[in-house]
Amino acid sequence: MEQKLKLWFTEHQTEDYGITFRVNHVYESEQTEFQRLEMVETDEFGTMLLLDGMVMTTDRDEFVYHEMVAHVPLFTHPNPKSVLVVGGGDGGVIREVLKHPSVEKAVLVEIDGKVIEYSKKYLPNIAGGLDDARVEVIVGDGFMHIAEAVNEYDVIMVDSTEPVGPAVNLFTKGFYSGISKALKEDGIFVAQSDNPWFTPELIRDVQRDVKEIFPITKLYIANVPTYPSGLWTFTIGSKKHDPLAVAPERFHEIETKYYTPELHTAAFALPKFVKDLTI
Ligand code: AG3
Repeated sequence: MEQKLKLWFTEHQTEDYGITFRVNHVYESEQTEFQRLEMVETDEFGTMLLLDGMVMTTDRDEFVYHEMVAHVPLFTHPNPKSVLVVGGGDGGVIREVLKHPSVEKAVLVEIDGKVIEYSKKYLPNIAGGLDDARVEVIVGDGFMHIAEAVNEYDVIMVDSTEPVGPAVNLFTKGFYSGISKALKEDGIFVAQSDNPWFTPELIRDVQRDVKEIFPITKLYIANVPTYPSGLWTFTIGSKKHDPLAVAPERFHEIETKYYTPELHTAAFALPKFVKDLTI
């Protein structure tokens, strides 16, 4: 009987803890201009994108993160027309953004062109939206793009890696005030903000910084099995619209696998030890 490939990959999520996947095939493995990139095939989670040895997305569980990044702010805003995604070169967030008919333009600014190229090639179900006519793809520095934009976007989504390597600038107060300036007067932004088990201080810092700039700042959670601890957080900063005060009639039908109008609200109900990071 033919044996399965016995190649195992471990992401060291902390110095002393990791998550391990059996790899069936390695499609790409290279040092790009910005980071180490691997695209591999696994039996448990399907095709998987790794950056600097960290799991970015997998075919099987990507929908959780991408739906929750996109739909919470987009349903909170009454009429989102112009959207910016910083990072997210795999295209998953853009795919979800395009499900909202009010969106006329979605700009993606990804620093690493290789992420876009390989995602289109190996993750077509995730990256498909990148070729849509409403989408403008810019290979460039999201920090600089934000610094130059004024009063331009209804919603900004930060789909970054963790604050190591190319993403360090995206976890700073300077970046959040740039976002505020780039947003229109009733704009909303959301950023992935890591997990409460291994990086509680990061969540606390992001909450503190965003609160100084946005009158409405909240944290919500989702279950992403391939990310550290499986419990992921998102920080939302809003100038005017409260994500917990969305009129029920504003939720329109979209096709999802995780997000529902009930979950939109429920995601803000935090376990006590997580809630404590927000005050
Ligand atoms: N961006 C956030 C992934 C963070 C995962 N961290 C880790 N594996 N240590 C995901 C990009 C998906 N579009």
